[in-house]
Amino acid sequence: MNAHGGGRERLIVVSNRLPFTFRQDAGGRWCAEPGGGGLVTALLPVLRNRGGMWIGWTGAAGDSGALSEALASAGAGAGYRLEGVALTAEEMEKFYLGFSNEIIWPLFHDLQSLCNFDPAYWRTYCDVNAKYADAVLAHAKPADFIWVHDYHLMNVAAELRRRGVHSRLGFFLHIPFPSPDLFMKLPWRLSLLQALLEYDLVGFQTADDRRNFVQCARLLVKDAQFEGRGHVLVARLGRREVRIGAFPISIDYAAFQRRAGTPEVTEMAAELHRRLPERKLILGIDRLDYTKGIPLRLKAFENLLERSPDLRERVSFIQVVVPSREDIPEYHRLRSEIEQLVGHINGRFARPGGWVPIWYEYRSLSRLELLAYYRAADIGLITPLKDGMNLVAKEYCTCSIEEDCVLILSEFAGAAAQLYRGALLVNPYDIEGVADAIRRAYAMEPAERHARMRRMRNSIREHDVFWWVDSFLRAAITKDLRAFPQPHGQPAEDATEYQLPF
Ligand code: GDG
Repeated sequence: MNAHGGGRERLIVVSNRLPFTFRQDAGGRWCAEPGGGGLVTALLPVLRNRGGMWIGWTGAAGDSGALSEALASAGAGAGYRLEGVALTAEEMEKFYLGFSNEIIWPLFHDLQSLCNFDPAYWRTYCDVNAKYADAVLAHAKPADFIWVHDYHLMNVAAELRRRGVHSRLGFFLHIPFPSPDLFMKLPWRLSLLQALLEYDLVGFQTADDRRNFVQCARLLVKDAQFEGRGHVLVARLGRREVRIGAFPISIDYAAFQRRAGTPEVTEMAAELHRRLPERKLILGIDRLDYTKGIPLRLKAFENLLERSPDLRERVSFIQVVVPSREDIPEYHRLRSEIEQLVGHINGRFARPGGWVPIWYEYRSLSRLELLAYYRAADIGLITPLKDGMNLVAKEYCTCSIEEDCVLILSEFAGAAAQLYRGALLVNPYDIEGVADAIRRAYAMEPAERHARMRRMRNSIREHDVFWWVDSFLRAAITKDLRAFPQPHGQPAEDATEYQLPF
């Protein structure tokens, strides 16, 4: 980032939650535990080198004043400042659980029937976005670059512009952007689209998401002109220019690869194979979410066992479900459905004293366990109905350090646009098709496994999370977009070449 106007530009990151969890110890003192996500890792070097700040909700209801000491000391340790946004319990209910997770989440994942279009949710969403804008206004300087993340905060730029802020504002959507026929169902479609066009750069996971956004904007915002080709397009609205790009998010490849090869991980992975001997291990790891396609995946596994009796006792399916959004009734129902299916399939195929087809865990794994499960699995089975990217797919490939495993991946995951040459792509709704893909993965020759996995790992290594941050920030600050080649000299093919097969 260039310095201009005498002031050094800092990076201000704004997201729904801060990258720390705050807890009270036995003596009532608040302490902070760092979150370990890839986003934090990727942004850390920029935040440290340029100086910066992260603004978000602390995770505790009510006033964040009581947390100010914990925020200050966690920020000092992390190398950038943390600023908390205080949210009331009612705001959390209507803004987070309501508008974000009962409207935008299902609609943007093509599951319109699960939406609850409650007008009160929208009002609170606007109010809470205004709160985040106030927090930015209180702490940012005009030269700062403000990078807002995800669907919870699509209105922040509009609120900042309303407050006279002219700083450069970027936005990245971590989830898919729906096609016009779905987006048009949203009662607040025009306001939301106009709000997104108040950013200077809007980033999506894939070229398909970007295309959907541009199509919606062409339909709804009559005075917008779109131009350009390649990585970053431009929308002109009067004298304003909004850049619109596809930036597939990734992981810290080097760190995953290194940790996957440590003796602790290797030993734990070997132990898993000892406990489930002489069979191939199939792995699914997902947050509890109806977008992840877990019930259909279980049915596909059942279909495999039904149609391929020779594979019984030769495969075990490890399905880990990480608790998530347990306050939402839809998620309770999903958990019961998954557990009934697991019980039904195990009841149908298990053999006394021996083989149990599905090893099911409903819990969060430690980092070490997660890596060991990735390392141990012969087949990664990742079949979301729709997913912005799906980092589990990239982590799984990266941890396959012997390059001897097979990834089965939904064609509706953003990661398919990048990994389509190496993965076995499936339609997650096609139960027999997924079962056939498992069978094919089981029987795949080592040379083919190796070639496919190597291709995917090379692509992830070249387009890691540091590449992602760099390409987003470059797209935001490059003056002449014609001079914006593919960052690091990478071809655009990963983001643009792949087309869904219909
Ligand atoms: C959203 C979008 C997009 C999973 N289980 C455990 C665990 N994890 C970690 C994984 C991975 C992350 O959680 C899950 O990331 P995903 O990308 O797969 O899915 P979402 O949470 O839905 O994320 C998604 C992403 O944002 C980024 O833009 O890719 O499409 O929906 O990093 O490692 N971590 C630990 N224990 C577990 O049991 N420690």
